[in-house]
Amino acid sequence: MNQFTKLDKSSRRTFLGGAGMIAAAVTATAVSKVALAAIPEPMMQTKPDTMPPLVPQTSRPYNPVVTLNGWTLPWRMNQGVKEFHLVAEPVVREMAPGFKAHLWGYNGQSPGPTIEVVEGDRVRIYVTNKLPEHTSVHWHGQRLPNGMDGVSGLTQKSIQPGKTFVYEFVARRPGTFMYHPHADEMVQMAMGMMGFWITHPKTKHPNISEVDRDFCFLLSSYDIDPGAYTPKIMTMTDFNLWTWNSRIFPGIDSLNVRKNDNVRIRVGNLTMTNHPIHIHGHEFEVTGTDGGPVPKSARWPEVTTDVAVGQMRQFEFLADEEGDWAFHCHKSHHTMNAMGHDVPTMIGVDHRSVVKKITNLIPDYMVMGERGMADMGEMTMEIPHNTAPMMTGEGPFGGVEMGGMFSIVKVRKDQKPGDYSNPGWYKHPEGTVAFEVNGTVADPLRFKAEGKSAMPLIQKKQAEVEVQIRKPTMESMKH
Ligand SMILES: [Cu+2]
Repeated sequence: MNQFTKLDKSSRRTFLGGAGMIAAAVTATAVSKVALAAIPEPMMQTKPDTMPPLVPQTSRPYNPVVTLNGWTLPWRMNQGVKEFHLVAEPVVREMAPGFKAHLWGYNGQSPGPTIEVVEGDRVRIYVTNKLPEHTSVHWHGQRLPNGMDGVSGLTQKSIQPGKTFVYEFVARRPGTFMYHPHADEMVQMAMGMMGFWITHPKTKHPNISEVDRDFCFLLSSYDIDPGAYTPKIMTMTDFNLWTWNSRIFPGIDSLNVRKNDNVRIRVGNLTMTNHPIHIHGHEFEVTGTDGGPVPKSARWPEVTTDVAVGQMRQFEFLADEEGDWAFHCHKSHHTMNAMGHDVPTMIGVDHRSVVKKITNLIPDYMVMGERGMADMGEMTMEIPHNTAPMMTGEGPFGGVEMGGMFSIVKVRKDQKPGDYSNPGWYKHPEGTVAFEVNGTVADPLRFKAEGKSAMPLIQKKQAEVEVQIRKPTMESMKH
């Protein structure tokens, strides 16, 4: 078996169990040549599913996180040191059913696996480079010796293709962190190289609460032309795919919790812009950043928190309202999938005369955008092979018209503790869903304007300008 293929059952058990591993003569305090001779076999994951939490079998216990559409990297204990093996390599990531992207990542996926350790753990991470160019790994937010910080050229030589480097340090500070290359960063992060890191507290911490559910995901963005597979790495702002863990709605799993669970969600932003992350039906508090836990006296309630570029935010709430609650980035363009942005706004434009002329030349010509863009969700127009629909997701009441950074927090009273599976659609109690009424709508009562401007206007004769747009009518839609 090749060292980089999936582990067979027996070695997986050894890896997870941590018992009976190669008893290499490694000191716990230094990276030695002997350690390099005993590189742990890397674990691979090729499915984009949300894997169940990896409950620690060895070393100190903690309540593990669930990585949305991702997984946690197993480790082995080697004479008191937690050993991990990351492999930087090209990967195929299914961003949503029917749409695959050719990215770079770690251990078969982008983002790479989540690394979970406990405060005080000595951690040794082997990094093998199977990319066509050099790389390095920076451990964002960690306290560590300068030479382990992973900035190629500054604190270490870069890892050349085919080479393996070792990083070793003590996870000194509990909290929410991430890892990413610090070598040809623009390209490597645009290609999807990133991962999550969580350091659990070793004992009860005054500012870190014990929660029932703990989720994490990274924000990343890509620019992939419809029908293409590889991101355009030179794009700076106009990305067309806004992802959570390199997945786009409806490819993002829901966050399934039990009613009255205390829920923690950890989010890291490695895109090129900020993302106001918003939850429906509940209020949360930001309980930590990449700088550490927030003192309780410094927290306030929110329903949206902005996660700026290069930041982590962890927030917590009591899930005490049953239902299927939307959970999304509040930038409305970030809840859309592949689309061009240089399209003119056509709302209210009367296409009728021009359509007649065009259909004489092109019989299947289609008018778009005259009534808004909602039609796009149901559009049956052929799209190029390997393209995500612009917005989609079929809910119990129809199309959700969302894409990108959107998911659902599902709160159920009969969800079992520790069960992260999807309970299906919420069954609303009788009489609790918005409904249609019949009857005529009276003419509106209008306020008489009484406002004046703050300063008197300079009196000049000027024609009043009003922009006329034609509102679509049932009549105009027939054409
Ligand atoms: Cu956003």
